[in-house]
Amino acid sequence: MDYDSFLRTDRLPTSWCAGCGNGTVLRAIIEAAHRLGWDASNTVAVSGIGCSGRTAGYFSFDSIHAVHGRAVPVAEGIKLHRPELNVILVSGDGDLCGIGGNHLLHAARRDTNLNVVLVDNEIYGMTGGQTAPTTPLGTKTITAPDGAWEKPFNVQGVIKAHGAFYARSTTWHVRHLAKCLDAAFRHPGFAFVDAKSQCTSNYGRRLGYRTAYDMLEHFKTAYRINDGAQTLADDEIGITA
Ligand SMILES: Cc1ncc(C[n+]2csc(CCOP(=O)(O)OP(=O)(O)O)c2C)c(N)n1
Ligand SMILES: [Mg+2]
Repeated sequence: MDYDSFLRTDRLPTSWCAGCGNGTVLRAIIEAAHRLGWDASNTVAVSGIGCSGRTAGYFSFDSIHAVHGRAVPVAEGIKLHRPELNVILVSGDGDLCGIGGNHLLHAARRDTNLNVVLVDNEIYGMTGGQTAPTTPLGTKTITAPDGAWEKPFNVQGVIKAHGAFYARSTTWHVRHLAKCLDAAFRHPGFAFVDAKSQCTSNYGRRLGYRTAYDMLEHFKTAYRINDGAQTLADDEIGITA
């Protein structure tokens, strides 16, 4: 397939660090879009702020880089005005679950037909590694040198409480991630894919991972696939029922 036709190639290389998971998610989205015949004539990309928030600007689709936390209402506005367009939203855990958390749960409640891809690196990557809503309890960050003490945001709980589509995968499980995106893009309402992704520079290296591959190996061993479950356990990935 022709990846270049999905990309603003004049913007490459990306601004992402070597070994970052954002490129893997970008590629998986392109492949899922290609399979469904989504292209610049019928698809719009939206992002918020953060490293992952840069994603929208690399697609050749029309795109909007919304202000921090406001990607969801911007995407909802597009969908309301032009319901025939496919709307793909890609953003980070800080953007979608922190500052934008309120919008997220209301879009799920309304079942707006959006395709939301959370690049969940469990950290505020762009700003240097502060604790994020999805940072696991006890994990050390620059703002929690003794370990995060707040319970993480239950993304799955928020999405599924409102009956919306929820799937989780990782950047190691690339084929599974593609499967999740495919199912989400085909879903006729609010669809959310939680893509666990590695931030090497401002997270992994401080936790003792020497390379990006070490972080991917962690995903490989920490998660097992359980497609079809009602609810995923913390160590499971899958497309929920
Ligand atoms: C209103 C506002 N508040 C704070 C910031 C600073 N800021 C930029 S990116 C970011 C966090 C991004 O974290 P996340 O969404 O997880 O994205 P990542 O960089 O990890 O992909 C913050 C707090 C901002 N740009 N605008
Ligand atoms: Mg993040």
